Amino acid sequence: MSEKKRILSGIQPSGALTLGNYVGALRNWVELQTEDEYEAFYMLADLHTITVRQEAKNLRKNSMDLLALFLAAGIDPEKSPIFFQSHVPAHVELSWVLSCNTYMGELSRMTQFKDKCQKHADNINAGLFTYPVLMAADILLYQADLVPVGHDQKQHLEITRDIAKRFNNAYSETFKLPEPYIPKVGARIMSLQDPTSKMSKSDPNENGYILLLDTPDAIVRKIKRAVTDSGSDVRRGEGKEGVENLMSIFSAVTGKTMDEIEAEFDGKGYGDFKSAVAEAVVEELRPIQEKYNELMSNRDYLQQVYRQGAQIANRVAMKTVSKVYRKVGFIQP
Ligand code: ATP
Ligand code: LTN
Repeated sequence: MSEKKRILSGIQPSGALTLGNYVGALRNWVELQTEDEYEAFYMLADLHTITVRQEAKNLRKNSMDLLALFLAAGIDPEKSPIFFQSHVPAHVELSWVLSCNTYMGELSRMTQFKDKCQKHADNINAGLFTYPVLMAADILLYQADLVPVGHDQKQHLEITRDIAKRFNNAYSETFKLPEPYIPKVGARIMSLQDPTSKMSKSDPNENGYILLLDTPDAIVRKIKRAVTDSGSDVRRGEGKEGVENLMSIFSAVTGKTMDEIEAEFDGKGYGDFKSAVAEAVVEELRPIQEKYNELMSNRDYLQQVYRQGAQIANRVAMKTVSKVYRKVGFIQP
């Protein structure tokens, strides 16, 4: 095995990507890529996506869109294989073995499960419940050291470590214990309409999120409409969650600290501040959108990327599954 540390992460093709997905996860993948000590695998978690009802046609479109966005954001497929989860059968195979080493009790404590049960009360399926087991399989298959995700995935990383430890204790050292990599700024971008809940691509209110592919006009409009408070000071504080959220967005895209932002907008109102935030977001997204449009007209290239990615991923993942099957006592084929 190579000496480099492994990274694995994934995003579900469950809809158009938001600014939250970008600054919480995708952008860090690109940053980590420049550090030579890592070898990364990036996955489109299509198996996870069907835990919530999807129309096949939308899933297909969202999947290709997301692949193009990974590339447009700057992931280099020659350095970091990009693949669809459903193209690597080992994910499902390991998931089964791990599910026999995971307790109902620990799964029922997952906040994402509880949230999704509320949001999709008409479809509380078994996949929604075992979602974290499949995610543990995703990570453990690649012996990942580091998993760059947003704050909401921290609990899933903890259960992954617990499952890995349990398996290692029962069957001897098999899995590396992965660490989450959660950015200091931007790990939890909140909804523009309700700053107490996270910005989410499945929010029914489109004014709550900014999409990576939103037009400049839409971005300006959504930020102008963002909920603030009855005051006018650009600073953090009790009751100022809306402004603070805009400040973290501004901080995430400009690299300025929260203190610097407070100083810069001292004495200026929300109007000026919102214009500056909108302009910074538009500029951050412009090159990604241009690259995305270019890529979408080159389907052959996209196909080549995911095929090549699956080939490499399959090789690594199959090795882990063989080892696991041997350890649990299955007869070698
Ligand atoms: P859904 O709304 O369909 O549940 P989602 O928007 O939460 O999806 P995921 O595919 O579940 O998106 O998450 C992809 C990555 O983006 C994860 O690493 C997650 O932690 C991160 N992420 C999602 N929302 C935010 C957010 N508001 N702020 C920061 N990071 C986020
Ligand atoms: N559950 C993640 C998506 C995901 C993932 C993974 C992230 C599926 N498998 C493996 C990191 C590693 C989410 O963001 N909702």
